[in-house]
Amino acid sequence: MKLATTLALLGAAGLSSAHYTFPALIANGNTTEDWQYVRMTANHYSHGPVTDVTSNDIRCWTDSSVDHTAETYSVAAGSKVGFTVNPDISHPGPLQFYMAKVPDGKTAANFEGAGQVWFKIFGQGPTINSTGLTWPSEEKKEVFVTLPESLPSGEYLLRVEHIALHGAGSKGGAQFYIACSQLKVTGGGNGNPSPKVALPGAYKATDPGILINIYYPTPTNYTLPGPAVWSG
Ligand SMILES: *[C@@H]1O[C@H](CO)[C@@H](O)[C@H](O)[C@H]1NC(C)=O
Ligand SMILES: *[C@@H]1O[C@H](CO)[C@@H](O)[C@H](O)[C@H]1NC(C)=O
Ligand SMILES: *[C@@H]1O[C@H](CO)[C@@H](O)[C@H](O)[C@H]1NC(C)=O
Ligand SMILES: [Cu+2]
Repeated sequence: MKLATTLALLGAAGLSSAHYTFPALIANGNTTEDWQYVRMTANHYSHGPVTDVTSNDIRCWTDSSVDHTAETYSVAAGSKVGFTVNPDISHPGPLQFYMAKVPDGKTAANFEGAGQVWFKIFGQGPTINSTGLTWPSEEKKEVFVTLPESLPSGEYLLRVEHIALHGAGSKGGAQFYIACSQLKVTGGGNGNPSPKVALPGAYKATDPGILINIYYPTPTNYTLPGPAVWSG
């Protein structure tokens, strides 16, 4: 019994070391405290993934089990922001960033991100050659995106997403690692972010970029899941 428990714990530790979280916002050149401007995700301890794209967890992975009192960070439109990765992106797959503008009557601190409010500002697939797929985000300890200059000023949620595809050859095998930061964008423009999608809603388990064997036969193309990127 004791041995079995020890082995189970070792097994869990081994698994979690292959997973990752995005705990800290990087903005204005500063790395902030873990979970200070990023909503604590339900995997903050396990580091495990979301695998059900129809679950509310696919949005920001905050639920009643976690502290939901992150602060809101002011950044200028057009500036570079990012997230730390704990410990690093240890699986192959695409990196994407989405944003949702906080509606009137809400703040970034209390907006849940429900409805058709999410637009994509960055999507990074693989480079592909005859030997296979290479994912630029793999092994990264920090990931970054530049906020569009024409993004209207106001409060937003910024959602980072890395989809691990090493087991994605069977349905439900893709692993979603996600987090949402709370931002107040200043000095923005009058762009009209589009298209907007709901999360959950934007993805199906059978999307070609979600249900895919990335190893064999070697894919000749890759289609990022979700809407087109709004580039501002
Ligand atoms: C953030 O970075 C700027 C320079 O990039 C620096 O002036 C400022 O003191 C930093 N703030 C904190 C809280 O570290
Ligand atoms: C394919 O791409 C990988 C990663 O960039 C590189 O190491 C490898 O040499 C490339 N193979 C060919 C045949 O170009
Ligand atoms: C993309 O890859 C799939 C499967 O490998 C293939 O059937 C399809 O023709 C490819 N599409 C393009 C545009 O190359
Ligand atoms: Cu993992």
